[in-house]
Amino acid sequence: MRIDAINLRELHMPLVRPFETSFGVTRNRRILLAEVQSEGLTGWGECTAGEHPYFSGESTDTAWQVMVNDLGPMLAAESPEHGGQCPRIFGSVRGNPMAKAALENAIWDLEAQREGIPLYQLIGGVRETIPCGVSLGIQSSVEKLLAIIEEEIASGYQRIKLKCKPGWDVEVFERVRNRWPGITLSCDANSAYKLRDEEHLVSFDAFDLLMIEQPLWHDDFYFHSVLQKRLETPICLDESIRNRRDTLAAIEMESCKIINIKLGRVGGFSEAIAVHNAALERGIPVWCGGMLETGIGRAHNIALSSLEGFTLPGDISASARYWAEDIIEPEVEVTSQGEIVIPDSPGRGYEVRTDLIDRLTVRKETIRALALVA
Ligand code: OSB
Ligand code: MG
Repeated sequence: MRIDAINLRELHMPLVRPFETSFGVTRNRRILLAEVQSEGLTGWGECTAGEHPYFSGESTDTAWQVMVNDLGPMLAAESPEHGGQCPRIFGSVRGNPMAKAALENAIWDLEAQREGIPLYQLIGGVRETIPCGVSLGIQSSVEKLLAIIEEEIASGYQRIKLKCKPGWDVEVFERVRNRWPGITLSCDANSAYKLRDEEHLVSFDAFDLLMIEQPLWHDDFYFHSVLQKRLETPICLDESIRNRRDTLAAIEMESCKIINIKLGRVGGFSEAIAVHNAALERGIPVWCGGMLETGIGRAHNIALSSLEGFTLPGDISASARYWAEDIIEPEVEVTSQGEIVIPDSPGRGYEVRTDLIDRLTVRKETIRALALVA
């Protein structure tokens, strides 16, 4: 596939409600999109870097730079036939997985369109619907959180995940469990605790949580393995898992019993599939995490979640929970059973609303192969 042009765009999009984690509050997203044009087809990718380097070392600005200066020209100079060739093409660039994923995922979208099949089939997906959960940010009061949970359960979501941190944990779990003893409940600390909080974390066992996500340091395996030995509740790693090798290390060290796979965090579909396969072969369940994506990132998450090992509800929910208007058509919707029906049209399966994207764009840059520019 000859790459004719790569257009990068930054969009400003306010969230319908603020999202607070242990590392900060997000009100307005700065979305970075990659549009790859090739032989009359257009593939789209979304960079999941945050506005600040708080979740990981990448941000919208660092990803923009590395895509413009390095990854974009590398990709434009090649004629990749498969998304799976991107890790080799980007091989000389260390780190920056979210920037890489935005471009690689656009190539997978293009490849599926060229083959005339849905993206989920191209990657070997086996599901027609995917189970959905919601991730609920830290709120100004427990009452407010309870009201939101009531709504989400009524909408059909199959799992409630509560963002937590010291001061917003056991008291909250207690109130939620008293009201809904039977719901599937989990929590995500985004690295808010230290080893000295071990006793406190052990007290989470009383709430029958499906998992505790990333309680300790973002780059740790060893101390999570120490903690897991003391906990009944399964640990799920998110931030720590950057690739297949990390997956093997975490499983071997028993640092976790569940893995959250995020396309951006691991660098795109190739590595996400490799992480999935490694976990599946070892009997470790996985689920697809979210990064407050627009419909483009959401479409890729939906395709990824069709793989066999994605047995737990993911953080992929309806477009309307995030956006007044999403940039895809149709928007992502969730059934009253808390499921997303995977679309069957070629490629990502959702049309991209280029008119709306143009209106939301605050900066744009086009990268072409040097040969074409000359
Ligand atoms: O840790 O899963 C996380 C959002 C931003 C950064 C990190 C995380 C999250 C979420 C939100 O939990 C998931 C979503 O609804 O997109
Ligand atoms: Mg997480």
